[in-house]
Amino acid sequence: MPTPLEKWVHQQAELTKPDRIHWCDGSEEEARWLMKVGMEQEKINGSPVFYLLNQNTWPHAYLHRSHPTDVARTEHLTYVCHPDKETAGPNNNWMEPEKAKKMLTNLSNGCMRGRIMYVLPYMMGHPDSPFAKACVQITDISYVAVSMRIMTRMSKKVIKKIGNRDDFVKGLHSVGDFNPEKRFIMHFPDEHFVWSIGSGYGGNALLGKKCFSLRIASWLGYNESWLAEHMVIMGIEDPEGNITYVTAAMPSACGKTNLAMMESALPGYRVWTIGDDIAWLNIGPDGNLYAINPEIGFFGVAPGTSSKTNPNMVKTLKGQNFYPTLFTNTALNIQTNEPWWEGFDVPAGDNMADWQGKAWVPSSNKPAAHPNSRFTVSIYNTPTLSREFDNPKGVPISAIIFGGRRSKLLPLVVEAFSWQHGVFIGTRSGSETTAAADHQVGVLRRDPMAMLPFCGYNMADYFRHWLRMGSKMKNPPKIFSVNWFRTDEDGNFLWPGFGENIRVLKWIIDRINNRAGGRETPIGIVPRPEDIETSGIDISKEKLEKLLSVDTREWKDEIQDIKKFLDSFGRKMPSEILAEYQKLYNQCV
Ligand code: GTP
Ligand code: SPV
Ligand code: MN
Repeated sequence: MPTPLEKWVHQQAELTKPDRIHWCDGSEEEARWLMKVGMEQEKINGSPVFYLLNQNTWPHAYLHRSHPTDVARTEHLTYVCHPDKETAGPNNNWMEPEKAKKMLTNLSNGCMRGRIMYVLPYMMGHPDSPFAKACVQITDISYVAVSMRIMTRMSKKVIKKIGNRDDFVKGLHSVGDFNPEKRFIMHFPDEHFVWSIGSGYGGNALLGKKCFSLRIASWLGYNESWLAEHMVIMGIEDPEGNITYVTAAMPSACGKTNLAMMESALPGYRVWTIGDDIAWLNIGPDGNLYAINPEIGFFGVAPGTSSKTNPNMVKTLKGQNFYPTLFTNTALNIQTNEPWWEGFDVPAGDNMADWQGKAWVPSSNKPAAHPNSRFTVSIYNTPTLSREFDNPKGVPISAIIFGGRRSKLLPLVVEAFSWQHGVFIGTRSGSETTAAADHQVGVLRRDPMAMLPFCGYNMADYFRHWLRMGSKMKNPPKIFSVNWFRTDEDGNFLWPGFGENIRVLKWIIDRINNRAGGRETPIGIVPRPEDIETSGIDISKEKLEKLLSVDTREWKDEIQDIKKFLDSFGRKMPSEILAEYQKLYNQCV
């Protein structure tokens, strides 16, 4: 008798018609074979899937070039197929599930012809964790198979764990012919099933990541009283050796990876990394909030990464522990066979290939690396890995931080008055957009809790869920907002950022411990300049005052825009959020 898993795989093979099926075991030997298949056999646009990089300077490193139309998440092709549209909410594209499946069945018929079907058994979360989930993804490209091995706990043991059960998390992925017209990322939350076709890009194709661990998991969390969030998890060690754990939600390419592994500019402080992208938050038996990172790798933004901005990431990328490390759509120094991107340690060489492999002309003003070029690397390589990383229970969270790119208006840091006020801050938060998704870059978009592209159900219900979670906790974490990106009149960042962000984290942990002052403003509690530790940093009082200023007159347009956004959720919007909005309005207008 075949198991439900075997039956499911067999059914998908009947539809997609691969040449053969390979069940992955997650071993290093297998990863070496996958790299070989990607270098010698599989093609994208006629070119190999992987190129070997200089192994002396970049051990275990390979370059991958995407199909040129396939370099970021495609939110307009991403659907959440609940039985009814209302459950999906105005924040999701929706299609009736049976109709969606019919369309995908047509697109998938024979889509794996001439290819290998890889079956990937993996866990999201530590296998000993009560919060972990057993999953299986099918894919037809070595890049996705090997990326999933870096990002998740892939092992044949998962097959045994699933045994005769049918409720494992299912993902069916095919790159199809990379045609953007035939590209869809579709979620069936009640079946724990993701079906993705036409893209090989991370968030569209590594189905354990945004698709399951956020969109579907957020829906599970709503029904089971937990939260799946687009958040960093980190420990901050003070000079006395106390470690405070916090999470931070920021939209894509807004500084999570940098924050999670920051090299502190303040002597005596250290940051310990638990996760840089996804947090699953559960209320523990003691009534406190605990966080686990369901992933074991980074899929991080390359441009701007250097020994100056993020020395621990450079060490991680050059680490030799885990095979392999992938670079996606970076440039290539042809002389040295090394990856390169804008903002890296060394200047571009004389003979460079751009992210598409074409000769790069520096005077063209086009970047050599794609702005959303990324690396995929094991978290076990990182020198800042927390010793609690594999703790199945997770770590207790004392603060939740919301961030984003706001060139104006928003102070460096704000503390919420209460959990409810903090949820409102999360709801109204937003960011100037980045290259991580396929849309215009640099325009303000409201992005509640940095979850707008990832919340797998109606966000008004999600806000109510957040409020409810607060009332279930004995000691809900304090909520803060941060903004590293405020600029002066000439568009220069006012705050040095990166390792200096520890000064803001210090204020946050001092506030938690009632050791720091602040002043009350209509938008929350903001530090006075003297409340921020400024020893060892060259920043003028004027700049600091500007960074911490709240000008209620400037808030008028913002408040209108917030109202418009809240109204887009109609009558479902919780009254508590509207009450917080009204308080802000009364104080500013
Ligand atoms: P996803 O992986 O897309 O979810 O994004 P992320 O939030 O992890 O993004 P990441 O940390 O990789 O940040 C991307 C960009 O933000 C890079 O270009 C960084 O240089 C820039 N950045 C990060 N931290 C800071 C900071 O403190 N100040 C400034 N000015 N830029 C920063
Ligand atoms: C993001 O876009 O937020 C990412 C990269 O972290 S992806 O996995 O592609 O979603
Ligand atoms: Mn992300």
